[in-house]
Amino acid sequence: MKLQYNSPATYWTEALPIGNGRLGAMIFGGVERERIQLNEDSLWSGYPKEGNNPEARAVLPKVRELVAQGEYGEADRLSKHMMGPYTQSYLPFGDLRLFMEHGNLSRSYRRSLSLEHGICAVEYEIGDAAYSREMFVSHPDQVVVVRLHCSKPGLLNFRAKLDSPLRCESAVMDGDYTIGGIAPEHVSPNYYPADAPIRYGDPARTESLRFHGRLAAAHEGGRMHVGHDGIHVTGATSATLYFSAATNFDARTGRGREDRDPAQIAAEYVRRATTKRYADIRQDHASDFAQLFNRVALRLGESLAPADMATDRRIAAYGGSDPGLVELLFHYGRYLLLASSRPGTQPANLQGIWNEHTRAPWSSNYTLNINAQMNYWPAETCNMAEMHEPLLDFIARLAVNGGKTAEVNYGASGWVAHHNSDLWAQSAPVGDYGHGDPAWALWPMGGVWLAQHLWEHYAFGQDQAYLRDQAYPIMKGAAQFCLDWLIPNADGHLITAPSTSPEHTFIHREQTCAVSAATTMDLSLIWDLFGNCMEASAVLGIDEAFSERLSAARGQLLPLQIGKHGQLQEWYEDFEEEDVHHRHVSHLFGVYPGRQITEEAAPELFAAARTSLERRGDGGTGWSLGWKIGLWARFKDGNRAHRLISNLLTLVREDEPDNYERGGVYANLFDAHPPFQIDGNFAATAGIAEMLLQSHQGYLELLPALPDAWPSGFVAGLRARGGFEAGLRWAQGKLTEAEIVSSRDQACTLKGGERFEVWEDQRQIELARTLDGLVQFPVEAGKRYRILAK
Ligand code: FUC
Repeated sequence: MKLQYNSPATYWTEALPIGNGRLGAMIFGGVERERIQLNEDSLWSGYPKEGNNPEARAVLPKVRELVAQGEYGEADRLSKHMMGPYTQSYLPFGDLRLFMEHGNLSRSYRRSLSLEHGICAVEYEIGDAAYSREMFVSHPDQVVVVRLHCSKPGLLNFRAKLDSPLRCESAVMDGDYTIGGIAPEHVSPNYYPADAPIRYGDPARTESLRFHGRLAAAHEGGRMHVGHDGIHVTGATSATLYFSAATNFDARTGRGREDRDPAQIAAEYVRRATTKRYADIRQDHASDFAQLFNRVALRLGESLAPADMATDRRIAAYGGSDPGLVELLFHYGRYLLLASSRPGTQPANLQGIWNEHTRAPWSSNYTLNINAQMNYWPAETCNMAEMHEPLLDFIARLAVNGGKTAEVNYGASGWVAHHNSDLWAQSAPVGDYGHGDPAWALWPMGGVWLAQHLWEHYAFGQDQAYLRDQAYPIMKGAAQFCLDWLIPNADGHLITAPSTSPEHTFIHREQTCAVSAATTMDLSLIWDLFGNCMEASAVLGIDEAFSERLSAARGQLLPLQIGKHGQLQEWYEDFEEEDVHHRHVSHLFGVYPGRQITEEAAPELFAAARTSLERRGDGGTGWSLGWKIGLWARFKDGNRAHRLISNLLTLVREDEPDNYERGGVYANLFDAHPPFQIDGNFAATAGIAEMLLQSHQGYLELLPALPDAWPSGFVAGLRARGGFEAGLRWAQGKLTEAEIVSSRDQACTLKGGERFEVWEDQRQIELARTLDGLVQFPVEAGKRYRILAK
C-alpha cells in the first residue's frame, strides 16, 4: 500500500499527492531543490454571477419545432442561442520551495507515499549524511507539515519560501513567511482562445476571493532567520515547516465574505500547530487517516513484482499479471478520495484538489455529464460515505441557483443544472452565448444525474432523517423540472427536446448533429430519478400524489429502443454514430451506475446494451476505461472488466501527445485522460468493488464478476445498499466464506444462496426461498452472519 520511486519527479504527474480534503500538495522530492505545489480547495476565479439567459426560453419552442420536423442541423444552430457563460476555474495556490545547500549529488534516493497513513517520505544520502523529509497534510490540525532531518548533527541548511503564479504579495509577519492576494475575476477555459484570459479586478472593489498562506518553521539545533526571501535555517539537525492557507469563501452563502479574514484563519491554524509537539501532530494525522483507510482491505492474489520495484516500472511491466498493482490502484482511489474530500470541504473537482495550472484543462471544474459524479462512485461502496458529503452539500447549493435557471431559461419549475459547474454553483448552460458546441454545452440533465447521489447516500446508509430533510426535497425539485421539461411526441409518449447524448454526435443528411429528441441517456436518467423519488416517498410515507404523478409519467416515457446493429439505441432515431468508439457511453447509464437495465428486469435491453459496449470497444480516455470496468462488472463479465483494468494500467508519459483513444495512468498512478483527470482513479476503485459485490437489484450478489486472474483472495469492509457491510473470501474462483453485518434489523436477501449455509455465532440460520430463486434470512443489527459455502 505504497507508491515508491528511485528518483525525484521531473513532471508534475510524477509528483506525489497528499491532502486533507481542503489543502492539497504535490511533492516532487528534488534533492537540492524541492518543489511542493500547493492547493486550497476554495481558491477559484470569479465571484457569484447569474448566467441565466432569457433568450433560451424564447427560442425553446422554435428549437422543439425544428426537432419535431427532423431538422436537426437547424436545431443545432438555433440552440446556440440557449447558452450562457463558461464557468470559472479552479486555481493553483502556489509553491513551497526548499533550497537545500548540499548540492544535487545523492545516493540511495527513495521517494514514497504510504497510502495507509497519508505520509510522503523522501530519503537520500550525501556523503555519510542521511537526509530525510516527511510530509503530510493533517486533517485534525489543518496544516501541511514538512519535517526535515539530517543524521549528522548541524548539517541541515536550507531556505524555504512561498510563491504563486497568482498576483500576490509576500511579507514577514511575526516571524512567519506569508503570501496573500486576490484571485482573478475571470479565467477563460484553456480551450477558449482569448487575448486576456486572466483578468484581475480593482482590489478595492472586486468581489473575487482573497487568499492567504502562511509558513512557519521550528528547528532543532542551528539558527533561523526569516527575511523577504523566505525562511533560512542553518546548522540545524531537524526542522519542521508548517503551512496553512485559506480564502474568504463562505460555503454557507456561496460567496466571499468581507468579514472572513483568510490571513487570520491561516495564522490561527499555524499558531496552533506550532504549539503542538511534532510527534503529536504526526500521530494525530496518521491515526485519523489510517482509521478511515483501514475500513477496507483487499487481496487479489500473489504478486511476483519485487517489493522494492519502483511504481512506474511496475506499471510499465504490468501486462495483466500483477494483482498487487490492481490492489494498489484500488487503494489509491480510496486514498485520493480521503485526501480530496472531507465533510465541510468542496467536492473533488476534475483534478481532485491538485492543480498547478492557472488555466487548467477544462478549468478543472465540475463536469456534470459524467466526471463529477464518477468521482464519488466509490464513496458508498468503499465505505467512505462521509466523504460523499461535500458533493451532497454542493448539490444543495446548485439546486438553489438551478431553480432560477429553470425559471428564466425554460419557464420550468424545480431546478436544473447543465454540463458544467464551479465553486459558484453555476447552473446555467455554458458555451459563452454561442461559442460552445450544443453537443456538450446544452445538456440540462446535470441535476437529474446528481440527484442519484442523494438517493444512493440514503440507499446505503438508511438514514431516514437525512432522506426526509436533505435529500428528498432536492430530488423532488429535480423531478419537478423533468415533469415540466418532458413533452408528448406524436404518439403520446413523453420525450425530451432538445436532447443530446453528451459529447457524441450522429450523422444526419451527411452532417454531424448533436441535437434531437429523447436520447436514451435522458430517458434513463429521468427513469432513475422518478423511481428513486417514488421509493423515497414510500419510505417516508409522504407525497403520495406526487409519487403517483411520477409513476404515471414514468410509464409514459418513450420506451428504450434496440437499433439495427442489435445495440441499445443511443438516440431517438437509429442514427449512425459519428464515432463508433466514442469515449462517452451515456446510453448505458441504465446498466451502470443506474439500475434500469438488468438481465432480470429487461433481458433484451440488457443484451442490446452489451452489444453497444462491444461496439464501443475496449479503448478510450482514462475515465472512459474506468466506466467500462463498472459496466463489464454489471454484465457479470469479470475477465472483460479485468481487461479494462489492464488497459487503464497503461503507463502514460507526460511528454507523449494526448491520445483520447489511449488513456491510462501516469507514473504517480494518477488517471491519464490524458491529460490528468482524477475521475478515472475513482471509477477504477468503484469498478473493482462492483466486480466483487453488487446490490443494485434489492439483494446482495457476492463475487458477481470475478476474473480468472484473481483465483483466490479476500475483501473486507465493502458496503451494500440496505445498510450492509460485507467481507468475502474466495479460493479457486469460488466464494468460500462471507461475513455480513447489518446496521438495522431486517431481512438479508442473497443471490445464489442455495449454495451457502448461514451461521450466527454457533447458531445455523434457516433460509427462506423467495419466488425468484433468492434466499432470505432475518438479521439483527450489529450481529455478524457467516455465510459458508456448502
Ligand atoms: C467531458 C469529456 C472529456 C473530458 C471533459 C472534462 O467533456 O468528454 O473527455 O473528460 O469532460
